[in-house]
Amino acid sequence: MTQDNGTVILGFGATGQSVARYLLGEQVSPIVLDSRPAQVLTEAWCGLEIHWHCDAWPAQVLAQAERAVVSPGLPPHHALVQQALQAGLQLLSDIDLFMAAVEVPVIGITGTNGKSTVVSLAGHLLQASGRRCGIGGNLGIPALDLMHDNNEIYVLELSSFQLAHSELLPLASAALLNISDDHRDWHGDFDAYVAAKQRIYANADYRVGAHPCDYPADAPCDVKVALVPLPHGWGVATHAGLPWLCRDAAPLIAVDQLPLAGMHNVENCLWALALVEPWIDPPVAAQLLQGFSGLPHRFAEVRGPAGIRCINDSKATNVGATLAALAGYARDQQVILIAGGDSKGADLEPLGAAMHNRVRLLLTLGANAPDLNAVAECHGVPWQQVGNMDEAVAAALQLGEHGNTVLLSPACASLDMYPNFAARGEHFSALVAEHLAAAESGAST
Ligand code: UMA
Ligand code: ADP
Repeated sequence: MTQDNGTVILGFGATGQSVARYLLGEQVSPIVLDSRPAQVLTEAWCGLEIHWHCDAWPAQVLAQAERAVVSPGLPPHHALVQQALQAGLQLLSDIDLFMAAVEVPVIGITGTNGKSTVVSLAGHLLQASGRRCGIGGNLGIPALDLMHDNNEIYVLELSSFQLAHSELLPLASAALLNISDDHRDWHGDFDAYVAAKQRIYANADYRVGAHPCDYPADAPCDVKVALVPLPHGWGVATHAGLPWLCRDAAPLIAVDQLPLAGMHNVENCLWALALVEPWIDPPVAAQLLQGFSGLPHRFAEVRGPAGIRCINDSKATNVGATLAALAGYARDQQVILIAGGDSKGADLEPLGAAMHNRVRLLLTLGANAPDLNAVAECHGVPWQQVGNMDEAVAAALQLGEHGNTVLLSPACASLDMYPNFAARGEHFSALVAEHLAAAESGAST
C-alpha cells in the first residue's frame, strides 16, 4: 500500500467511502477531509488518514495534494472546495474515477424528477433482456461500489451535484428528463442548476432529449421523447382507438398495459425504451416493461378506507414532482393534498394554479407550511395547517368522502421533520393503515 498524499477525498459519506474503498483496492491510500464532526463509521478504515471537523485544508495536506475527489454534498461554494480551486488542484468526482475504470457502456440519466424511476426501468429492461447490468449512482449504491468485472453495462442515476463536479462524461446513452426549480441552495441559482444538468449530453454517444413542447431547452439530441406523437422519435399516439407508446409511427404497447400509473410514468416508460434502444429493439423492450414493479414512495397506492384512494408520493420533494402528481386529476375538487416541509428556497407559486379546483383541501405541515398557505389563499384553495403527519392523516381521512384521493405529495424535502423522504412516506402509510384497522375493527364490533 502506498500513502498517496496527492489524492485527497473531500467528504466521507457514502461517496467518499466508495472512493476510498476503490483507491485502497488499487493499493493507494488517500487522505480524507470532512467538515463534519466525526461520523460513526460501520467499516474499520485501518490506517486511513481522516481529518474530521475540517473547515480548512491542513497546510501539509494542501502542500502535497494534486487532485481532490469531491463528494456531491459539498457545493462549489464550500470552503474546502474553494480552497482546492484556489490552490489549482484538479477537481473530480467519483463518477470520473468510475468512467476511467470501466470498459463497458454506461447509460447516464439526470433530471429534476423521474431519475430513479427511469434508471430502474432501463436497468430492468437490460436485465430482463439477459444482460448483466449494474444499477446505481445517486440512486442506491455509489457507482464505484457497483463496479464488477462481470457487468456488461451500467445504468447510473446522476445528480446535478455529481454532474457539476465531473468532467464531460463519455456516456454511451444519456438523458436529461426534465428541469424544474430545485436545489437552489446548492447551485446558487436556477441557471447554474440547468447548466450542470445539461453537461450530461456534452460527451455522450447517444442523446435522448425532451421534445421542445415538453421542455424548452432544445439541446442537440439524437432522438426526442414526448407525450404527443412525433414524426421521428418516441411518443404516444392513438392506435385501434387507444393510446399506445410509439417509436416513429410504429405502435409498441398500449398505455393501459404499462406497469405504472400516472401520465408522468407513461413518459418515464418512453424514456427508458429510448435510452436502451442501442441495445434492445423497441418491440422487444416494450414487452419487457410489463415485468417491472414500481419504486416505493413514488406515487404508490396505499390501502385506505373503502372508497378513498390513498397515495404515498413522499419522494415528491420539489414543486415539479407535485405538479406531475396533480396533473393526472380532473378539476373536480376530489383531492385532499398533504404538502409541506423544507422548500429549499423554491418558488411554490406554480402549485396555486395546479391546485385550483383540483384540491378540495390542502393540509400543510413543516417549515414552509406558511408559504404554501399563502399560495393556496391567493388561488382560492381551502387550506388548513397541521402540526404533524398524525394530524394531517387524521384530518384527511375524517374529511375524505367517497371518490376522494388523499395524496401525500409534499413538494418539499422532509429533512425538517424526518431523516429522509422514505421515513416520511412510511409514517404516512403506517398512519393510513392504523386508521383503516381502526375503521375495520369498529365496523366489525
Ligand atoms: N457534508 C458536509 N461536509 C463534508 C461532507 C459532507 O457537511 O465534508 C454534508 C453534506 O452537505 C450533506 C451530507 O454531508 O448534507 C452528505 O453529503 P455527502 O457528499 O457525504 O453525501 P453521500 O453520503 O456521499 O451521498 C451522496 C448523495 N448525497 C448527496 O448528493 C447530498 C446521495 O444522494 C447518493 O445516494 C450517494 O452519494 C451515492 O451516490 C442522496 C441525495 O439526496 C440520496 N441526492 C440528491 C437528490 O437525489 O436530490 C442529489
Ligand atoms: P428522482 O430520482 O429524480 O427524484 P423519482 O423517480 O424518485 O425521481 O421520482 C421523484 C418524484 O417525482 C416522485 O414524486 C414521482 O412521482 C415524480 N416523478 C416521477 N417521474 C416524473 C416525471 N417524469 N415528471 C415529473 N415528476 C415525476
